[in-house]
Amino acid sequence: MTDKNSKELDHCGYIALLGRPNVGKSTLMNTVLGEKLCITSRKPQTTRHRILGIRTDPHYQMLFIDTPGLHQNAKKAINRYMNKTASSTIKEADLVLFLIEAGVWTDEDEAVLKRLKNNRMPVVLVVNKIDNFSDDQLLGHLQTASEKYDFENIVPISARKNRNINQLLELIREKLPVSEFYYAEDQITDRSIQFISSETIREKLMSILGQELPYSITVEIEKYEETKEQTLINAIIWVERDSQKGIVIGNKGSVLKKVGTQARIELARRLKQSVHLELWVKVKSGWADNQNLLSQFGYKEK
Ligand SMILES: Nc1nc2c(ncn2[C@@H]2O[C@H](COP(=O)(O)OP(=O)(O)O)[C@@H](O)[C@H]2O)c(=O)[nH]1
Ligand SMILES: [Mg+2]
Repeated sequence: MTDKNSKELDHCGYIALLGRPNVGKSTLMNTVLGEKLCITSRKPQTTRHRILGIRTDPHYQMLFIDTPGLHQNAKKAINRYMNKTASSTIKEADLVLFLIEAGVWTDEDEAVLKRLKNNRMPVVLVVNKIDNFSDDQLLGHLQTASEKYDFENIVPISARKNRNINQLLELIREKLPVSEFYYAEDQITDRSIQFISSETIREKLMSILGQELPYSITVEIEKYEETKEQTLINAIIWVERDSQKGIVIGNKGSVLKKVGTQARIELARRLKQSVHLELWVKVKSGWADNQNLLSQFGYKEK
């Protein structure tokens, strides 16, 4: 949307969304993009990869990076992968948004802040989920949060209810460096549709299985074919044990069927075409702690 007649300069830069799991980073990403790119859930391990979301306005291109939350006990290879992804994002960012939840301050928040302090980055504190509170309560929460660090700014928002998002975007515009756009104006991510498909399936697994969800579950797209009439997707759901396979399939296949239906409907809406989706559940023990398998399943450094 570069207006050739206007003298206004173009701005472009990376904005890192950081914070412990579950504060609403992925929800905020979807809200600012006006489109669902990232999967979200109440479960802490929802985001596993670094995901770029691009918002282009006249003269401003914002490159948001959604990250897995930083974990404190990174025992398995997949947790170390997630931590590394979040940490390296801090270094490439032009601006860091540190997200917390209004009225809550945990040891995990403290640990994230400690990393930010070590990197000496200017940090904007974004206090999310303000829809849970009255104005009076909120004022107290903001006061407490502001004492944690010398933040550049503090912005209270509700990512889910779309409150104060314009104010946040205005602040980001002020801080973006002058630069040409890095991406095409109509591009919204650097991720493939295959990646988005596997994430959509994983999201449905998480919401349908709830507490029963095996921690080590991943989705691999085995086949993706677009024809004129429809898109054909074959996906494998990998679990670590036979018992987990039973949970994912459900009684007479009921769980798997529900996952397949919900994922198919959402993907068809996104692709604006009918989708034929086939799901298989397979067991590969120890994948979450195996470097080679992690790369095969798409957990690669980007
Ligand atoms: N009440 C409320 N809930 C929110 C808000 N933003 C996110 N959530 C919820 O918080 C949970 C975690 O969100 P998610 O974006 O996955 O968090 P992430 O782990 O930081 O990416 C989900 O259930 C969201 O619906 C908000 O502004 N208000
Ligand atoms: Mg997330």
